[in-house]
Formats: sequence, structure tokens, C-alpha cells
Amino acid sequence: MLEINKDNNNKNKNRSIMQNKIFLSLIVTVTFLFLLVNSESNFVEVYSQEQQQQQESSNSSIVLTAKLIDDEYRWIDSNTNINPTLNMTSRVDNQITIKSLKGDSEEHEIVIEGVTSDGDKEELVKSDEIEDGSSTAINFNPADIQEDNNSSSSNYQSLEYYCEYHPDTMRGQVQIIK
Ligand SMILES: [Cu+2]
Repeated sequence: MLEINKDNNNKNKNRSIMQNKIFLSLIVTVTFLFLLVNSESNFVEVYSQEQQQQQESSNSSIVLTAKLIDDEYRWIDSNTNINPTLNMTSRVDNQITIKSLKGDSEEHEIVIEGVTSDGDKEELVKSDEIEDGSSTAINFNPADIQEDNNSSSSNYQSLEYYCEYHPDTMRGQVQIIK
């Protein structure tokens, strides 16, 4: 009788130890899963942030080539648009690279100007000259002119870009994207 009781006790003890073990391993598994899901969502977040940054940088890097089209010089972008509207991201250094074609003896130079509500035009950025296959780049951060609240030049009605030497045919609009 005493033997049997002892045996039963042992069985009960064993069972509760088993239950504890199962319970513990359940907690460990759940914790592990939780950590895994959490780190994965962090990873996804970082990944999408990286993608966004890549998109931004590709949007804000513009290449314009000076080309003769029907005897007139024009700015051509990488999609062969003529004098395209340049979309510039706010609070970012937007890089604009200008290129000339080999054999082109004409000089070109890009200028970004702001047109005030009074119709006054003000030079904001100016590049070096390019000629005969050379290229150069300028940076334009729209925040630079948006923060300038002290002068009348802060409120531009519109922004334009043009070539210093061919201002009539090599001219387009600049648009700021917020
Ligand atoms: Cu030009």
C-alpha cells in the first residue's frame, strides 16, 4: 500500500514536471516567434526607407545635354525631352549635370532664376561653362531660397532655368516637389 502511494506520488511529480517543461518551452517558442516577427518588421521598415532614399536621390539627379535641334540649341534630358520641366525635391540637394557634345564649339552654362511677383528676375544658381564634350554640375536646394525670409527674393512666383548664351531657346521651368 505504501509502495503504491509512493509510486503514485512519483507519477504525479513526474507529470507536473512534464507540464512545467511544456509550459516553459511554449513560452520560449512564443517569445522567439515574437522577436522574429518584430525584427522582420524592423527589417522591412529599414528596407523600405532605403528604397525611398534611393528613389529620392534618383529623382533629384538630373542630366541635361545641350543639343542642336533644327538649328536651335535646346536642353535635352535622358528621356530626350526638350527643355523639360525640372522637378526638384524640397530640402534636398538636387544635382543638375549639364553636358555638351563633342565637337560643339558653342559654350553653354545653366542658370536657375527666380521670378518675383513683381516680375523681377533674380539669379539663384549658376554653373561653370561647358564646351566640346565637357560637363559640369550644380546643386540646388529649394530650402535655401525658402528660408530666406528677410529679402523680397524669398517669395518667387516661379522658377526657371536657362542657358546663359542661349536664353531664348534653352529655357524651361523648375518645379518644387514637397
Ligand atoms: Cu547654350
